[in-house]
Amino acid sequence: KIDRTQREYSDAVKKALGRAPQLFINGEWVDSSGDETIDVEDPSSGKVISKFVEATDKDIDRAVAAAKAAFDDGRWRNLPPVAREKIMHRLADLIEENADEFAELEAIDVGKPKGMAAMIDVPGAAAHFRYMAGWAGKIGGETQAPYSMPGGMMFAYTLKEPVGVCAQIVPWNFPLLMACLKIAPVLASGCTTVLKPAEQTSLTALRLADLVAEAGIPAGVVNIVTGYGHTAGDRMVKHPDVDKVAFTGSTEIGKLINRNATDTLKHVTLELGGKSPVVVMPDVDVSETAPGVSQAIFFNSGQVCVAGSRLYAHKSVFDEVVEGMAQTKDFWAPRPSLDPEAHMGPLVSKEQHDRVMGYIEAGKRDGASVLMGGDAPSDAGYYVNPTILTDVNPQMSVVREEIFGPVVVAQRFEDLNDVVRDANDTQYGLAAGVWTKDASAAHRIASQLQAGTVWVNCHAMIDPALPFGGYKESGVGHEQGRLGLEAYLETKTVMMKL
Ligand code: TXE
Repeated sequence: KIDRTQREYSDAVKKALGRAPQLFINGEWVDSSGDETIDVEDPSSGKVISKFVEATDKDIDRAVAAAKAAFDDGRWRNLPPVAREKIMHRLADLIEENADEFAELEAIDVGKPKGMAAMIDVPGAAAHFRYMAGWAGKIGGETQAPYSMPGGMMFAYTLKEPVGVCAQIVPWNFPLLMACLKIAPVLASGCTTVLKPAEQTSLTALRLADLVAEAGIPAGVVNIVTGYGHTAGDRMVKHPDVDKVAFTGSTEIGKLINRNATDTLKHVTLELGGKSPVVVMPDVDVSETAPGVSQAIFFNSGQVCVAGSRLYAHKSVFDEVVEGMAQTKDFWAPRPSLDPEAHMGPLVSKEQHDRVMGYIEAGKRDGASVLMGGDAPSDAGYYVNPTILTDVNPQMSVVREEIFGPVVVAQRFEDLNDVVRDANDTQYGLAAGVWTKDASAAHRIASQLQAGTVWVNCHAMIDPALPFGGYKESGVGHEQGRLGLEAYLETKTVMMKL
């Protein structure tokens, strides 16, 4: 029996939890105009451990006004690019210097194992600033040599300019990483922002605000507000002084945000849900593939937009692969986030727990067989056991819908054309995986899968230098890489008659 008692928090974390509920606006900690707060829960224990502000419309307006003033007077975008680059590296340094505290805060807020947060979330957060810092001094347009037009000789060039004030809304599965991924191109491009973390997980974004000030980012350039999506988030999206909206979250809310941003024709980038297929070819080494495809679904309790939630294994290896996955059961057994032996924690909230269990029950009712898991430990906290469902068919909700939990549906295939068709038979198109030793098959399948990212013999590898975006209903636009920077730039053409 696993001891699911959450361990004692460190002193640094206790201090962070004890801070007064405030908002970070114009470089300062300020009180809300209202007095509503939102509770912070530790999903490993279900206990309330802190609270933060539920921002009002007035608070959002104040934050947007601060971001607009900071953009309009050029206090950030007019700095020498090398100065902006240096400050971004300083912010990355500060994140690294406070890595242990960030990892623990993330662990107790999201429920992810502290060791995972320390290995993935925190270094990843710093890496986004370091990568984008390199762009700050390399943003340039194009020039045309003088040429003749009917009106005379012309000289023309383009300018790349920051888009303006951004509203950035992030989800709860990778709160610090997502916040940094969003803020980094803002800083590199010379924009300003109001960022809202998810109402379930705001601790690390608030702590990041301290470091934004400490790094020397001028007041008003990065504002961090907390609150609910349908109130604070909605106000941000509809605000007339916001020029660009960047959102990561559910496809349902992404569509709503896209509609809401249309009235004022804002620039919009959306990174939404997924139901990513993982194709296992007959030639694989099962001893490597089974742990790999298990990690593809069970990492972060399956609360990953790119989770490999639909497994398609060739019929000649299917039994061996799912048996191999079942052998990882103890490794992934959910433990509290501060347990050093944890590889998987609880889900983020009771709502997500009930939602995931609801899907598992629906799958069973529809005739799926439970090869592993399918249940939840009864301890306090929002734990769900890693689950493998077989005997599924493409009509079942467990196969069609994003579960966002540690649940994989495993199917057999015989013919390559059939599996590509089935893998693409989804509203989503975020990511996909292929496991094979046959390089030519890998490239062929990679080109046929309708997904923004395809991994071969690995999964969920994310690099700030590489563009990330979704096909179909998984998103609009890209983040990361050069494309991720360009999403924060306008192009201006200047023509001069000589
Ligand atoms: O997401 P929401 P939820 C999927 C996943 C999960 C489901 C529900 O399937 O089970 O979504 O999660 C803000 N205007 N993903 O309900 O509602 C909200 O405050 C402006 C996949 O938590 O999309 C939060 O900051 N903002 C996903 C953020 O949107 C609004 C990660 C995400 O919340 C808003 C998370 C509104 N009207 C969930 N309504 C991924 N792609 O990784 C909400 N928000």
